[in-house]
Amino acid sequence: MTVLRFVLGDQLDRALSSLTDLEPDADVVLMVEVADEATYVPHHPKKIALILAAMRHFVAGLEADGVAVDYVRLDDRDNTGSFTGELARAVKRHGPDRVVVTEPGEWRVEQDMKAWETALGVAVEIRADDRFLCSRDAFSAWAEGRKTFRMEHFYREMRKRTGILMDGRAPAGGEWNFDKENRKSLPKGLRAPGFEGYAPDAVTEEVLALVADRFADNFGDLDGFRFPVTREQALDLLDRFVEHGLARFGDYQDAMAVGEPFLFHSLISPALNIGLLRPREVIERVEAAYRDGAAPLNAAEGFIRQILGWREYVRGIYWHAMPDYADTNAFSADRPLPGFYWSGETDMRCLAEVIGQTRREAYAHHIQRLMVTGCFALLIGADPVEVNDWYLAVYADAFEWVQLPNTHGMVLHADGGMLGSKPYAASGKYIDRMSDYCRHCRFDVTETEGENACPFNALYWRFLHRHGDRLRDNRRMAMIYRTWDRFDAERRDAILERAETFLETLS
Ligand code: FAD
Ligand code: DLZ
Ligand code: SF4
Repeated sequence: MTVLRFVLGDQLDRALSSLTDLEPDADVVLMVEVADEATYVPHHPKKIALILAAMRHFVAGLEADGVAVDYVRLDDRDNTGSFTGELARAVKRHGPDRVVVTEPGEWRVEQDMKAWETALGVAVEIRADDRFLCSRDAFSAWAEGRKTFRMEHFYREMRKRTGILMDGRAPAGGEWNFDKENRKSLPKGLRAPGFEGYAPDAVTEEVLALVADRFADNFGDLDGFRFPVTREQALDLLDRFVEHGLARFGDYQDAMAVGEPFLFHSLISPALNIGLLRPREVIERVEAAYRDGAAPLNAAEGFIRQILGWREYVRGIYWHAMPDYADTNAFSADRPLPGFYWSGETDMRCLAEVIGQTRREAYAHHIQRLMVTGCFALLIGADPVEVNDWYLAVYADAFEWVQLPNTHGMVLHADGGMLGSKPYAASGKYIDRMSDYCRHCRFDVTETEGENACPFNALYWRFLHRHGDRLRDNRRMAMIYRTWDRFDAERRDAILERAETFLETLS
C-alpha cells in the first residue's frame, strides 16, 4: 500500500497531520516547486528564496531519516508549473493507493485540492491542520450565532480553553490584557538587539541563484538574505528573542524609529507560518520565561495575545468568511495604489522608511503595516484588491489566511466591521507620538492646512467627513466627530481642499 503524502511549501513540520502515520518503507513524500505559486502575486524575492530554501532543507532532513521523497524543482524540464499538474504526474509515477494532504492555508488552493480526487482518479484524504490551537470547526462553533466578532472575546475564550497564562480560573496577574502598558515611545539611547540572521549555506545559495535569475524584476532586494530556513535555526531565533527581546517587547511593541526595522520584535512570523516553529511551543516558551521571572507579564501577555489571540482569530475569520470576504468593499474604495508603494519614492518620511525597509528586508512590524502603509491606504481610499495584493507580495510571512483579514479587515475595514469595531484611521499625530519619523520629514506634522502640512492630517478629516454615514453612529468615534463639527465651515473647507490638492499629486 503506497501512500503519497503531498506536503506544501508552508507545511514544513515533521509532526504535520499528513505525516503523522508515515511509513518510511512504503510511503512517498511529494514536494513540488511550481511557477503558479511563485507568480500568483509578484512575491518579494526574499520570500520566494525563503520558501524554496526551507523546502529543500526540509527534504534533506526527511531523506537523511530514510524517507522516500519525490522532489520536483522549479527548473525541472517537465515541471507543469501547478500543484495539480505535479500531483497528476506523481500519481502516474508512483501509482499510490491514496494521497494524503493537510488542508492548505489559502482558499484558492483548497478549491483545487477538493477537485483532485475526481480529476486524478485516486482517493485523496484532506486532514485538518492541527498546527493551529483553534481548529476551523472550533472557530465556526464559537462564531455561530454571534452578530459581531471581537478578538478580545475570542482570546479570553482561548486562554480559558488552553489554560495558557491562567492561574486556575483567573488570568495571570488578574487582568486579561495589559495593552495600556504597551504603548511607550522609544527613549533616546535605548538599543534594540538587532537581527544577525543565518548565513546561507550551499543549499540556500543555489536557491538564491535561481531566484536571482528568475525573479530579478520583482519588488525587493535579494541581497542580505538571512532568514532561518531550518527548524534548528528557527528555534535559535526564538531563543535569542526570549533572551534579548521579550522583556521589552510589551513596552515598545508600538514604537517606530528611523533606521530601526526590528526593534524588540521576534521576527519569527516567516518561520512560524511555513511550519518551522509551532505556535504552541512559542507560546509555552514565552509563558515559561514569565513564570521564571525572565520577562514581565505585560511583555509575555502582549506577545502571547498576538499568537493565541490575533493569529488564531484572523485565521478563523478567513475560513469562516471566505470566499465572499475578499469581495467586500464597505467604503467603495477604488483609488489605484500610489506608485510609491512599489518605488519607495515619496517625501513622506514615514512611508519612505517603511516601504524602504520592506524592500530591503521583506519585513515590517505590526504598527508599521497598520498605522503607516495601512492607514495611508485607508485614508486615501485605495482599492482593497490592490492593497491586498501588495501586502501578499511584499512580506516574507504573507499567506492569504493571515494577510487578508489583517489588510482587508483590520486596516481597510472593507469587511464593514466584521473583524474590528472601528477603522484604524489616524492623523499624523499618532505617527509622531510613536516614532521619530516626523522629525526627519519635510512635512509639518502640527499643520493641517497648506502645502507643508502633513498629508495624514487633512486626509484623516476628509476620511471622517466622507464616511460619516457609516461611522458617526459608532460610539468609539463620537468624540472625534464632535471635534470636526466644532470646526467652522471655512476651516473644514480649507482642510478638505488641502486633502484634495494632495490627492491630485498621487495620480
Ligand atoms: P511580533 O511583533 O514579534 O509578534 C509575534 C507574533 O505574533 C508574530 O510572529 C505573528 O505570528 C503574531 N502576530 C502578531 N500580530 C498578528 C496579527 N495581527 N495577525 C496574525 N498574527 C499576528 N502577519 C503575518 O504573519 N503574515 C502577514 O501576511 C501579515 N500581514 C499583515 C498585514 C497588515 C496590514 C497588518 C496590520 C498586520 C499583518 N500581519 C501579518 C501581522 C503582523 O504585522 C506580523 O505578524 C508581524 O509583524 C510579524 O513580525 P514578528 O514576527 O516580528 O512579530
Ligand atoms: C509561496 C510559495 C511559493 C513562492 N512557492 C511554492 C512552491 O514552489 N511550492 C509550494 O509547495 N509552495 C510554495 N509556496 C507556498 C504556497 O503558496 C502555499 O503552500 C499555498 O499558498 C497554501 O497556503
Ligand atoms: Fe509621516 Fe506626516 Fe510625520 Fe511626515 S509629518 S513622517 S508624512 S506622519
